[in-house]
Amino acid sequence: MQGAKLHFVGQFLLAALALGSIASQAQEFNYDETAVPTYTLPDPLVLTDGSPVTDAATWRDQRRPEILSLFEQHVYGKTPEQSLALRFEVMSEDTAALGGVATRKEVAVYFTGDDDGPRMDILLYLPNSRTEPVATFVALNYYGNHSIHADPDITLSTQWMRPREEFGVVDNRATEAARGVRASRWPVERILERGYGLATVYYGDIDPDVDDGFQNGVHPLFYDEGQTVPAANEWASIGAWAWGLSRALDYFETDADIDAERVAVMGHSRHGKAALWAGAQDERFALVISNNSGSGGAALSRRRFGETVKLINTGFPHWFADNFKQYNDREDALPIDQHMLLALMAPRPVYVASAIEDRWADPRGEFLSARHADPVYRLLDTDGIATQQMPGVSQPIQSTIGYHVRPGGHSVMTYDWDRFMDFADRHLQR
Ligand code: GTR
Repeated sequence: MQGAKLHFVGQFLLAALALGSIASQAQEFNYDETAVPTYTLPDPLVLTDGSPVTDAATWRDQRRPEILSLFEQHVYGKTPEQSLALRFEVMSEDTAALGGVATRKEVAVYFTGDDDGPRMDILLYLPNSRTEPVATFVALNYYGNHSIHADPDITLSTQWMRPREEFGVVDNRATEAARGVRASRWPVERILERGYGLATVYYGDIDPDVDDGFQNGVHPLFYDEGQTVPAANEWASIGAWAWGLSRALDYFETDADIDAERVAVMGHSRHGKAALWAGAQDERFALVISNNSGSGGAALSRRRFGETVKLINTGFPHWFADNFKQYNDREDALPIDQHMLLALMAPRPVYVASAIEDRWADPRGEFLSARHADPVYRLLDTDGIATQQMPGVSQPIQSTIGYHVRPGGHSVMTYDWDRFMDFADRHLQR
């Protein structure tokens, strides 16, 4: 337990530093499988009134909307229904990028249509080998579009960033030294070689990742008259990031180079939580991938293994709806658990990726979510998940619910991308 504690303190301090706040107290957490409490998961195939769901129509018309609204009400908060008059502008296009193998586009998404208003910038790479609109991966990035590749023609972000000097961020802004600092997590050429497009957006364009009372980012665009913060059942930062992913998809529908019906949304860690929430709400996403998303993502909350509801709500008070805080140390009172989030993807393919050393994210809890989403996938006539037992390290499962656990820690590695592309080859190609 000593090593685990040290690891935790490290994580907590990192999180606190990243947020520019000071960790006042270290809280208890568990890395011991034998200390996982016994728990009963809510049944995705039983309606709130107790009646069983035995056919696809009842799932679609009753149970699915019920679960979605439970996640809105108790976990992520409700996303505003109002749609904005978005305006897309292609800011740059190079048909001979990356030595000629790619077309690179940068597209500004003006959220209010207004040039001076808030916007997000999509960076897009398309394989020049394409002969038809391409299936495309979309994923948020942590340190700006320029961080994913050393390509000197990517526009350097000017937005606020969390301080990380080793990533070329000085005074909360990116510098030239920030180009390509995250390239190891983004095997762009490899993705293009396999015939996929790749789109990415800096998540701070949508909502800066800091607990500042939702005064910036997209939340204020939706406040009612006199409203200054989201209500306890309204969206917070994860909700906003998920919303931004859907706005990228709005753009893809207008771009003839992209097959908007074959878009895979992928996210790592907090972006994995956002990718899952985006895929749950927006069924236009054809495939959904969670990488090491952990607590509030793919991991079951009731296991209380690694990061708990209380720890995440304390470390990151701005990520979830305020209502979620009612479940600090009260996971059993939640009307849902995270296997039901995965079930909201059904029958679309969903992939959950864990890393064996990333205990904070609870690899087994991530697998069990996937496993317990299976009855919904089977009801909808898919093969669900191909195993009842957690597979060993580097033994990927590629059924409609996919899963792997790889060696190593909390990160996105080429191994992960290779498996995501295998999965997309299998479930997304025409
Ligand atoms: C951690 C947090 C995790 C995960 C991670 C990340 O500090 O506890 O839930 O989201 O950050 O996003 O990298």
